[in-house]
Amino acid sequence: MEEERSAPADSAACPSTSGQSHALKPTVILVIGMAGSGKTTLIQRISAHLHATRRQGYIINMDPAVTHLPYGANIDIRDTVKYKNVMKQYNLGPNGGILTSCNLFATRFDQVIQLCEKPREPPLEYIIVDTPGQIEMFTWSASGAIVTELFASSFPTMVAYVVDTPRVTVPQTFMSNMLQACSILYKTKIPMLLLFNKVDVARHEFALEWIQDFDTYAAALEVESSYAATLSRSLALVLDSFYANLRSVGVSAVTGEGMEEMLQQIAECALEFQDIRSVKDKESKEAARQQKEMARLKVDIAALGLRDEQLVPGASSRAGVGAGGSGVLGAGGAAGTGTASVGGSSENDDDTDEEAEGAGEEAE
Ligand SMILES: Nc1nc2c(ncn2[C@@H]2O[C@H](COP(=O)(O)OP(=O)(O)O)[C@@H](O)[C@H]2O)c(=O)[nH]1
Ligand SMILES: [Mg+2]
Repeated sequence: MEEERSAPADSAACPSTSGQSHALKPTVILVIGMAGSGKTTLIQRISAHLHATRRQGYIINMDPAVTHLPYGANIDIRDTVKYKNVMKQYNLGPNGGILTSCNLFATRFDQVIQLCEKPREPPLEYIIVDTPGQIEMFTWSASGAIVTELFASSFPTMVAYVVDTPRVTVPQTFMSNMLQACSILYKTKIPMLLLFNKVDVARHEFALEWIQDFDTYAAALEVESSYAATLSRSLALVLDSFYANLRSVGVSAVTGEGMEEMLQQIAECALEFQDIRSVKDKESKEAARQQKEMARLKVDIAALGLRDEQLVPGASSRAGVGAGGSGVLGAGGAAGTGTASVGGSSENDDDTDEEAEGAGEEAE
């Protein structure tokens, strides 16, 4: 890992105007979007805006194949992995080279997290991550999942999904972009902000109308009677719940429009992230408590000397077998489940129920 470069931000102490307290950790913004949507140019604009408004940003470039970066990256994947060498060494094409470079970089990502966590004065407010041109290099690769997880376990983390507004004026292109965004939201399970970029070329209000009102989108599709249009119409209905909680801002990387509104929405996403995490923490604490109880129950049952044959043959009803089912697992199947994770044990519980039902049917 190359040493970190000097932060571009002004070092003068100043109050945050983004609604974030300095006591909070910086918000990680994963900038994701289709090739050419303007991710890199937008990051340059955000960086300039942060600098001008004296906020502290830290930029990480994760695109190994970019030839020119218009901003000064604090950490650059190209300093660690030479994508052309990876292509040669592993006999790969350009896509394989990018993917492998990202995966190699991900193996060192703990060092990136350490650099991000280093205390600074004034503290960082934003960590902005530029991703490879082709969206799937990040969203459907092991490296993307690792990087997202590592960030999310250390910082409030969100996705800024960049949309090429002039390109999505075609209803079906709009739909494919929304489906992509939706799948990323469900895969990453972190807050998402849609950034309708290039509003200097095409205003984004039409997209907001399509999101808010199905009839307007259906009317835009009216001219098309193709199979794809019918599919888009049905998908728009399916996406209703995705749209319901969606945050979006129109921005321009060229003119700088929308920067302040974007930062406000980012602060909202950071708060949403905290909510999601506290629910998750509660859930995992509850699961741990249940696991502990279950372990104690197994010990009690083992101490009583109960065995499978003492419970199963006597079962005469489904309910009886079901109740005995966990007892059976505790006494007989404990070796396989004792160390299982929460997810693992609930899977086992399902299996147990199925087995139990099967046994019940046999008993009947
Ligand atoms: N008019 C206009 N062009 C933009 C804007 N943002 C990016 N571009 C252009 O879109 C092209 C792709 O931008 P780039 O940042 O390389 O996209 P990336 O592949 O998503 O990183 C470049 O030619 C940019 O100059 C914008 O807000 N307005
Ligand atoms: Mg780029």
